[in-house]
Amino acid sequence: MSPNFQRDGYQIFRQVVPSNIIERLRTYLERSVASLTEATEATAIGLLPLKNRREPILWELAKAESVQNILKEILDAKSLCLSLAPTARFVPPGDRRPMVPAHQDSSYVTHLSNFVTVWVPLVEIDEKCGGVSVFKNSPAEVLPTRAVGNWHEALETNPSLKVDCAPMSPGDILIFNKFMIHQSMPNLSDRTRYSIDYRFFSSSIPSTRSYLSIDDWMIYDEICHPETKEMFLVEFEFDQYMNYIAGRPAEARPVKQ
Ligand SMILES: O=C(O)CCC(=O)C(=O)O
Repeated sequence: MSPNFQRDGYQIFRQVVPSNIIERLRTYLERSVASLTEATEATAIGLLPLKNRREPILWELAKAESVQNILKEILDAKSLCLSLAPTARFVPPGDRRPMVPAHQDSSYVTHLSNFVTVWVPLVEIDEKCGGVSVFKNSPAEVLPTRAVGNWHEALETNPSLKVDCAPMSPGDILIFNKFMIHQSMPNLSDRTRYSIDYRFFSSSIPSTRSYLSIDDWMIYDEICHPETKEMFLVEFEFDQYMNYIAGRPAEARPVKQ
Protein backbone atom coordinates (compact mmCIF):
# COMPACT_ATOMS: atom_id res chain seq x y z
CA MET A 1 0.00 0.00 0.00
CA SER A 2 2.87 2.39 0.78
CA PRO A 3 5.95 1.38 -1.28
CA ASN A 4 6.83 4.99 -2.11
CA PHE A 5 6.63 6.02 1.53
CA GLN A 6 8.99 3.20 2.52
CA ARG A 7 11.43 4.18 -0.25
CA ASP A 8 11.16 8.00 -0.29
CA GLY A 9 9.85 8.93 3.16
CA TYR A 10 6.77 10.57 1.66
CA GLN A 11 3.79 9.57 -0.45
CA ILE A 12 0.58 11.09 -1.76
CA PHE A 13 -2.45 8.84 -1.31
CA ARG A 14 -5.22 9.75 -3.75
CA GLN A 15 -8.90 9.97 -2.83
CA VAL A 16 -8.75 8.25 0.53
CA VAL A 17 -10.78 10.74 2.60
CA PRO A 18 -14.56 10.54 2.08
CA SER A 19 -15.99 13.75 0.59
CA ASN A 20 -18.44 14.28 3.49
CA ILE A 21 -15.50 14.50 5.91
CA ILE A 22 -13.64 16.96 3.67
CA GLU A 23 -16.81 19.04 3.36
CA ARG A 24 -17.28 19.23 7.14
CA LEU A 25 -13.63 20.12 7.74
CA ARG A 26 -13.59 22.82 5.05
CA THR A 27 -16.84 24.37 6.27
CA TYR A 28 -15.46 24.43 9.81
CA LEU A 29 -12.23 26.14 8.71
CA GLU A 30 -14.08 28.65 6.52
CA ARG A 31 -16.45 29.56 9.36
CA SER A 32 -13.64 29.76 11.90
CA VAL A 33 -11.61 32.08 9.66
CA ALA A 34 -14.69 34.23 8.96
CA SER A 35 -15.29 34.60 12.69
CA LEU A 36 -11.76 35.78 13.49
CA THR A 37 -12.25 39.32 14.66
CA GLU A 38 -8.79 40.52 15.55
CA ALA A 39 -5.52 40.27 13.71
CA THR A 40 -3.67 38.12 16.25
CA GLU A 41 -0.21 36.64 15.82
CA ALA A 42 -1.86 33.33 14.98
CA THR A 43 -3.89 34.83 12.16
CA ALA A 44 -0.84 36.64 10.75
CA ILE A 45 0.91 33.29 10.31
CA GLY A 46 -2.17 31.57 8.94
CA LEU A 47 -2.88 29.31 11.91
CA LEU A 48 -6.30 28.98 13.44
CA PRO A 49 -6.17 29.81 17.17
CA LEU A 50 -5.77 26.88 19.58
CA LYS A 51 -9.38 27.08 20.75
CA ASN A 52 -10.51 26.28 17.18
CA ARG A 53 -7.87 23.62 16.69
CA ARG A 54 -8.91 21.78 19.85
CA GLU A 55 -12.44 21.16 18.55
CA PRO A 56 -13.25 17.46 18.04
CA ILE A 57 -14.53 18.16 14.53
CA LEU A 58 -10.87 18.10 13.45
CA TRP A 59 -10.71 14.46 14.59
CA GLU A 60 -13.10 13.47 11.76
CA LEU A 61 -10.17 12.65 9.48
CA ALA A 62 -9.03 9.95 11.91
CA LYS A 63 -12.47 8.30 11.67
CA ALA A 64 -11.91 7.38 8.00
CA GLU A 65 -11.05 3.69 7.96
CA SER A 66 -9.10 4.14 4.73
CA VAL A 67 -6.80 6.66 6.46
CA GLN A 68 -6.48 4.50 9.57
CA ASN A 69 -5.42 1.48 7.49
CA ILE A 70 -2.71 3.43 5.67
CA LEU A 71 -1.37 4.85 8.93
CA LYS A 72 -1.39 1.50 10.71
CA GLU A 73 0.65 -0.01 7.92
CA ILE A 74 3.13 2.87 7.73
CA LEU A 75 3.60 3.09 11.49
CA ASP A 76 3.42 -0.66 11.97
CA ALA A 77 0.86 0.12 14.67
CA LYS A 78 -1.95 -1.94 16.17
CA SER A 79 -3.62 1.25 17.27
CA LEU A 80 -3.11 4.91 16.53
CA CYS A 81 -2.79 8.12 18.51
CA LEU A 82 -3.14 11.71 17.36
CA SER A 83 -0.97 14.42 18.88
CA LEU A 84 -3.12 17.37 19.99
CA ALA A 85 -3.94 19.81 18.65
CA PRO A 86 -3.77 19.44 14.84
CA THR A 87 -2.60 22.46 12.84
CA ALA A 88 -5.41 24.04 10.82
CA ARG A 89 -4.07 26.60 8.35
CA PHE A 90 -5.37 29.20 5.96
CA VAL A 91 -3.31 31.13 3.43
CA PRO A 92 -5.05 34.15 1.91
CA PRO A 93 -4.40 34.81 -1.80
CA GLY A 94 -0.94 36.24 -2.40
CA ASP A 95 -0.08 36.41 1.32
CA ARG A 96 3.47 35.17 1.87
CA ARG A 97 3.55 35.63 5.65
CA PRO A 98 2.07 32.18 6.43
CA MET A 99 4.79 30.42 4.41
CA VAL A 100 6.71 27.98 6.62
CA PRO A 101 10.45 27.85 5.74
CA ALA A 102 12.25 24.56 5.07
CA HIS A 103 12.21 22.42 8.21
CA GLN A 104 11.86 18.90 9.61
CA ASP A 105 8.83 18.31 11.81
CA SER A 106 11.09 16.55 14.32
CA SER A 107 12.51 20.01 15.21
CA TYR A 108 9.04 21.16 16.28
CA VAL A 109 7.62 17.88 17.61
CA THR A 110 10.24 16.94 20.19
CA HIS A 111 7.93 15.01 22.53
CA LEU A 112 7.54 11.96 20.27
CA SER A 113 10.30 9.56 19.23
CA ASN A 114 8.45 8.55 16.08
CA PHE A 115 5.46 9.90 14.17
CA VAL A 116 4.27 10.81 10.69
CA THR A 117 2.71 14.01 9.44
CA VAL A 118 -0.49 13.83 7.41
CA TRP A 119 -1.08 16.97 5.32
CA VAL A 120 -4.69 17.32 4.19
CA PRO A 121 -5.71 19.87 1.54
CA LEU A 122 -9.31 21.07 1.73
CA VAL A 123 -9.18 22.93 -1.62
CA GLU A 124 -7.66 22.15 -5.02
CA ILE A 125 -3.88 22.49 -4.85
CA ASP A 126 -2.02 23.38 -8.04
CA GLU A 127 1.10 25.28 -9.02
CA LYS A 128 -0.73 28.57 -8.28
CA CYS A 129 -2.51 27.64 -5.06
CA GLY A 130 0.52 25.79 -3.72
CA GLY A 131 0.62 23.25 -0.91
CA VAL A 132 3.84 21.72 0.38
CA SER A 133 7.20 20.99 -1.24
CA VAL A 134 9.33 18.14 0.08
CA PHE A 135 13.05 17.57 -0.46
CA LYS A 136 14.10 14.13 -1.66
CA ASN A 137 16.94 12.32 0.13
CA SER A 138 16.35 14.17 3.40
CA PRO A 139 18.87 12.85 5.97
CA ALA A 140 17.55 10.35 8.51
CA GLU A 141 18.61 12.50 11.43
CA VAL A 142 17.47 15.69 13.11
CA LEU A 143 19.42 18.63 11.70
CA PRO A 144 20.48 21.35 14.14
CA THR A 145 18.32 24.46 13.95
CA ARG A 146 17.01 27.15 16.26
CA ALA A 147 13.71 28.90 16.68
CA VAL A 148 13.60 32.39 15.18
CA GLY A 149 10.29 34.25 15.55
CA ASN A 150 7.36 32.02 14.63
CA TRP A 151 9.38 29.32 12.88
CA HIS A 152 12.72 27.57 13.06
CA GLU A 153 15.39 29.12 10.83
CA ALA A 154 15.25 27.74 7.29
CA LEU A 155 17.35 24.65 6.67
CA GLU A 156 19.74 24.73 3.74
CA THR A 157 18.19 22.91 0.80
CA ASN A 158 19.19 21.73 -2.64
CA PRO A 159 16.66 23.08 -5.19
CA SER A 160 17.29 20.13 -7.51
CA LEU A 161 15.87 17.79 -4.83
CA LYS A 162 12.65 19.80 -4.36
CA VAL A 163 9.36 18.10 -5.24
CA ASP A 164 6.21 20.24 -5.28
CA CYS A 165 3.37 18.06 -4.01
CA ALA A 166 0.96 19.44 -6.58
CA PRO A 167 -1.56 18.88 -7.95
CA MET A 168 -3.54 17.53 -5.01
CA SER A 169 -7.31 17.43 -4.67
CA PRO A 170 -9.57 17.39 -1.62
CA GLY A 171 -9.70 13.72 -0.60
CA ASP A 172 -5.95 13.22 -1.21
CA ILE A 173 -3.46 13.16 1.66
CA LEU A 174 0.31 13.64 1.78
CA ILE A 175 2.13 11.60 4.43
CA PHE A 176 5.78 12.17 5.28
CA ASN A 177 8.17 10.99 7.97
CA LYS A 178 9.56 13.06 10.83
CA PHE A 179 12.90 13.75 9.09
CA MET A 180 11.44 14.92 5.76
CA ILE A 181 12.61 18.45 4.93
CA HIS A 182 9.63 20.39 3.62
CA GLN A 183 8.35 23.93 3.21
CA SER A 184 5.19 25.80 2.21
CA MET A 185 4.55 26.68 -1.41
CA PRO A 186 3.28 30.21 -2.01
CA ASN A 187 -0.38 30.83 -2.68
CA LEU A 188 -0.31 32.88 -5.89
CA SER A 189 -3.93 32.09 -6.76
CA ASP A 190 -7.00 34.23 -6.08
CA ARG A 191 -8.35 31.61 -3.60
CA THR A 192 -7.70 31.05 0.11
CA ARG A 193 -5.84 27.83 0.78
CA TYR A 194 -7.32 25.73 3.62
CA SER A 195 -5.43 22.70 4.94
CA ILE A 196 -4.86 20.73 8.13
CA ASP A 197 -1.75 18.87 9.20
CA TYR A 198 -1.88 16.08 11.77
CA ARG A 199 0.81 14.13 13.62
CA PHE A 200 -0.04 10.46 14.18
CA PHE A 201 1.95 7.90 16.14
CA SER A 202 1.67 4.31 17.28
CA SER A 203 0.13 3.64 20.69
CA SER A 204 3.38 1.79 21.52
CA ILE A 205 5.25 5.15 21.60
CA PRO A 206 5.09 7.22 24.81
CA SER A 207 4.07 10.88 24.62
CA THR A 208 4.67 13.55 27.24
CA ARG A 209 2.02 15.81 25.70
CA SER A 210 -1.72 15.38 25.34
CA TYR A 211 -2.98 13.05 22.66
CA LEU A 212 -6.13 11.40 21.43
CA SER A 213 -6.40 7.62 21.34
CA ILE A 214 -8.05 6.53 18.09
CA ASP A 215 -9.11 3.33 19.89
CA ASP A 216 -11.34 4.77 22.59
CA TRP A 217 -11.45 8.49 21.58
CA MET A 218 -10.28 9.51 25.06
CA ILE A 219 -7.68 12.20 25.62
CA TYR A 220 -4.55 11.18 27.53
CA ASP A 221 -2.07 13.45 29.25
CA GLU A 222 0.72 13.27 31.80
CA ILE A 223 0.01 15.33 34.88
CA CYS A 224 2.05 16.09 37.95
CA HIS A 225 0.84 14.66 41.26
CA PRO A 226 0.31 17.68 43.57
CA GLU A 227 1.98 15.99 46.55
CA THR A 228 4.54 13.47 45.26
CA LYS A 229 5.35 15.65 42.20
CA GLU A 230 5.56 12.45 40.16
CA MET A 231 4.22 12.48 36.61
CA PHE A 232 1.44 10.02 35.87
CA LEU A 233 -0.88 9.31 32.96
CA VAL A 234 -4.56 10.26 33.12
CA GLU A 235 -7.47 9.99 30.71
CA PHE A 236 -10.15 12.60 30.09
CA GLU A 237 -13.45 12.90 28.31
CA PHE A 238 -13.27 15.91 25.98
CA ASP A 239 -15.31 18.25 28.23
CA GLN A 240 -13.23 17.36 31.27
CA TYR A 241 -10.04 17.95 29.26
CA MET A 242 -11.29 21.42 28.30
CA ASN A 243 -11.94 22.13 31.99
CA TYR A 244 -8.44 20.90 32.82
CA ILE A 245 -6.67 23.15 30.32
CA ALA A 246 -8.82 26.10 31.37
CA GLY A 247 -7.71 25.55 34.99
CA ARG A 248 -11.22 24.55 36.15
CA PRO A 249 -11.91 21.47 38.29
CA ALA A 250 -11.72 18.45 35.99
CA GLU A 251 -12.35 14.76 36.34
CA ALA A 252 -9.35 12.74 35.20
CA ARG A 253 -8.97 9.01 35.64
CA PRO A 254 -5.46 7.72 36.40
CA VAL A 255 -4.38 5.10 33.88
CA LYS A 256 -2.82 1.91 35.22
CA GLN A 257 0.48 1.32 33.38
O1 LIG B 1 0.85 23.83 5.18
C1 LIG B 1 1.93 24.41 5.14
O2 LIG B 1 2.10 25.45 4.51
C2 LIG B 1 3.11 23.89 5.87
C3 LIG B 1 2.86 22.54 6.45
C4 LIG B 1 3.97 22.09 7.32
O3 LIG B 1 4.99 22.68 7.45
C5 LIG B 1 3.78 20.84 8.05
O4 LIG B 1 2.78 20.16 7.84
O5 LIG B 1 4.66 20.52 8.87
